[in-house]
Amino acid sequence: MKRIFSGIKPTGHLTLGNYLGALRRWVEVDQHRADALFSVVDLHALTVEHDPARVRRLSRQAAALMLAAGLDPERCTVFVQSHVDAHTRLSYLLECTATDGELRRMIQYKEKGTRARAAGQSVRLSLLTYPVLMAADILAHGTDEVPVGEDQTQHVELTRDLALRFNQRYGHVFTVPRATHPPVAARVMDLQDPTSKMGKSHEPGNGIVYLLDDPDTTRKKVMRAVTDSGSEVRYDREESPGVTNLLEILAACSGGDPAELAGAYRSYGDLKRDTADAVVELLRPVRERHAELASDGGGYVDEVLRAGAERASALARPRVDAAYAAVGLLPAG
Ligand code: AQP
Repeated sequence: MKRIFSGIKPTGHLTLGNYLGALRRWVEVDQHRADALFSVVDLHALTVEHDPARVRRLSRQAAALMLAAGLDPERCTVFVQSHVDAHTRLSYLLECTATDGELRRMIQYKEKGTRARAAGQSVRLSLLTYPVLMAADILAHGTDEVPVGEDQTQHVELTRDLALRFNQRYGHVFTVPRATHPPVAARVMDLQDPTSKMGKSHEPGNGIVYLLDDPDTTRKKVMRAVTDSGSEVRYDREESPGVTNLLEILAACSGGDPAELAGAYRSYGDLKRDTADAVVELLRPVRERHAELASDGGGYVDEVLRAGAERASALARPRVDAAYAAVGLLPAG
């Protein structure tokens, strides 16, 4: 059976981008067709300045939202990355496989590093090395497929390179994984700045729809979305990024094709109204189930995470032990 791994980092409240780019497919497709593991990758949230209480709160919230969205612990494994030591244990071996040059080429390192320096902050070493930890998250579980939004493509490519290099040097230990993306909305853009990705760690504003926004707030954000200077509804990311983003969101919500949908609209107002309705209806059950889960004080979520960590640890340990042996380290005991 195919193995699937993917994760969400608790750097902010989950957004419509996380839902359309990743979580929804995990729920609707991936957990039904493979042995799937989904993780709150909390260690990745420590690569930039963070508030410990907030990371703790957001980790619980992310796990609750993953379950509220429909991940079923009877079908898949849901766990918190830091509960499974195999990830950091393997990460070091992969740091001994990766090169300084290839990590410095990572787009997210360049962008976030530049932003931190511009704000007068120091850049944590982990911002440079975390793609290696991400590779360890994936490789420790013998993953075949990594369902992610488009922004993670470069990191999955690095993971493939490291797996191939390690196997070539030390013998076959790792499955070489590949990234998969949703057919539409693989990169949901900020509604106020449709040339930038909608990101949960970005400054909150009207451009970001959070899964837990109430319906009125969601509707207002979509109705205020920046469109383009013309008036024609066109599906063209270069020339018409705002409208194209709305078409992709509507297509993802309604199961349609964004280019065909463009032909059905005469005005931006109608497009915004239908998109707002579709998003509100798509997110309604997630918000409702999240409220139910929150009302039991988090006991169910904690139990799912405990069992998930136990299973993920058992799954990863033999492969990570094999990697330790392959590079020439003496077995303990
Ligand atoms: N806008 C998006 N459109 C489509 N997919 C997206 N994803 C994130 N944003 C979009 C996908 O969601 C999964 C989890 O994302 P993440 O936690 O790794 O990153 P984030 O939500 O983008 O959070 P940050 O902290 O704001 O990240 P940076 O600053 O690194 O962009 C992934 O599969 C991701 O592709």
